[in-house]
Amino acid sequence: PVAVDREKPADAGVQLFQRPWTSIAEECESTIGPAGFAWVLTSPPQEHIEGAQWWTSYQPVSYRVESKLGTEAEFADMVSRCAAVGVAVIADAVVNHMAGIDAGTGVAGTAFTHYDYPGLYDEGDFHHCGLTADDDIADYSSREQVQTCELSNLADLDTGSATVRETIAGSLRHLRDLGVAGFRIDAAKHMAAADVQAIVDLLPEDTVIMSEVIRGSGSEPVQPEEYTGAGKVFEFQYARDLGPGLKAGVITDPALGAGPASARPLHVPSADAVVFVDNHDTERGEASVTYRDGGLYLIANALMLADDYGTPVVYSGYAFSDRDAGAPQDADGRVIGWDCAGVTGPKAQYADGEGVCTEAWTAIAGLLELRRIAADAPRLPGVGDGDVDGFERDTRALLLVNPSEADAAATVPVGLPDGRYCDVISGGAGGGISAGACAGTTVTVSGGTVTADVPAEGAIALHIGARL
Ligand code: AAO
Repeated sequence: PVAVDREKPADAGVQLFQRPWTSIAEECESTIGPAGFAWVLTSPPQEHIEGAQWWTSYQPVSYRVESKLGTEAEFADMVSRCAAVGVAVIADAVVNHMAGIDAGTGVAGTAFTHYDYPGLYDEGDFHHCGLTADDDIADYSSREQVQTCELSNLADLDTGSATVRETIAGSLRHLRDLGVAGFRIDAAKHMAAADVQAIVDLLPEDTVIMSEVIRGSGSEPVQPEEYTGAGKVFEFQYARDLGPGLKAGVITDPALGAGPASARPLHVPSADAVVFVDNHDTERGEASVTYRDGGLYLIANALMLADDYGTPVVYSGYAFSDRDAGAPQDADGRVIGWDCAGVTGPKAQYADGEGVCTEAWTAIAGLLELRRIAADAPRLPGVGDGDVDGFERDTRALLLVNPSEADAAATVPVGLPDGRYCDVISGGAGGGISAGACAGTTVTVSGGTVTADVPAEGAIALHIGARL
């Protein structure tokens, strides 16, 4: 048997949306490290405007590491505790802009007005595009508007300026000094790619960069490909491809069942791509599959994690019915946080504010195992039988998914060696291979064929590291 290397994390991360630093530190130790995630993406750590909405995090008023998610000491403690269990920290970097409101006091006490942030920036450090009545972006088909006007009235930093670049880079270097591995560059589309590159050039060379450049319609001049020089980019098209077929109860997107994702149009090369099922914006917007979809959400995550395209990031937020509602806070406006003890899979119903805890699902840990074992084995053309579709990672792993509402038995050809395998969606080789029994479902491969019962809105995942 091939052993799963427990010391080596999978090439995958988890976005812990609006999770306080103390809560992430505990989660690294209890769940994220043991599951085999390589990194966690946090919400923005800098001081921001006051307010109960989650999106106050995206209106910086200073670069002090003091926010509703915790203090600088708590942030540093999180980074070192996560590192101790093999998990790197990627911080969300909001550097395109400062606040959107006219004036106020930040959560760490910094008084500011729209274009004046004491000790950091004043009026001359901002774009005043003069292209629209209110200086807001109105037309995404204009590069100039997208990159020099204001996104939703957020005071737009002039990232062409050397002093602005250095101020931004200084704040990011400070986070690197606190131990973070790198950054998600928020709203990168709204900065010229050369400006992003110039800021990244002021950071240590090994800084990990993931730029958020939402792939827009063909008429948008600014596309993710421009930003791959500075690091990876989030490939939104991947998420758009994943969902709709699942919702229809059948995988209609042939790309999922046949042929490598890298051959699809509208995708950056695999090495440049960070892929996701949903994120904090798309679960409130365009995502066709989210935590609300239970088993289908699990299937979407399974397809992504078993795939050979991109670096996946699993999303974990909290349930909401109001788009703006922040995570539960105390009287001082600090997010309370939550732990994921006892969560093993998707729930049929969530209370508003309840953590979804995707990272704690048994299936997710199993899929990260599959990802490590599959390693560089390419994804083979898809296989299917009735409602069941899937694909193999050449002789190393197999994923079968059933998006329909009824259990389905499927028989498909497979290149995996003969044997009895523990399905890692339902628990894998829980007690260890030597125990000779699976924690969940056992599946037999024989003579180049596998027959499996795939649960309704569920999946079966096998890999050669979990063969009895
Ligand atoms: C809040 C209030 C505002 C207020 C503002 C200032 O909601 O009413 O004016 O404060 O006081 C977050 C929240 C915002 C919040 C903001 C600041 O989402 O509600 O505003 O914090 O507190 C564009 C950007 C992209 C951005 C996205 C939201 O390009 O970078 O808008 N995402 C990031 C963060 C996000 C955050 C910010 C940026 C700001 O992830 O959480 O905002 O820091 C098209 C374009 C996209 C564009 C979207 C939305 O996308 O291509 O570039 O994203 O439109 O305008 C199809 C199309 C696709 C289209 C998509 C739209 O799929 O194919 O082209 O639909 O969903």
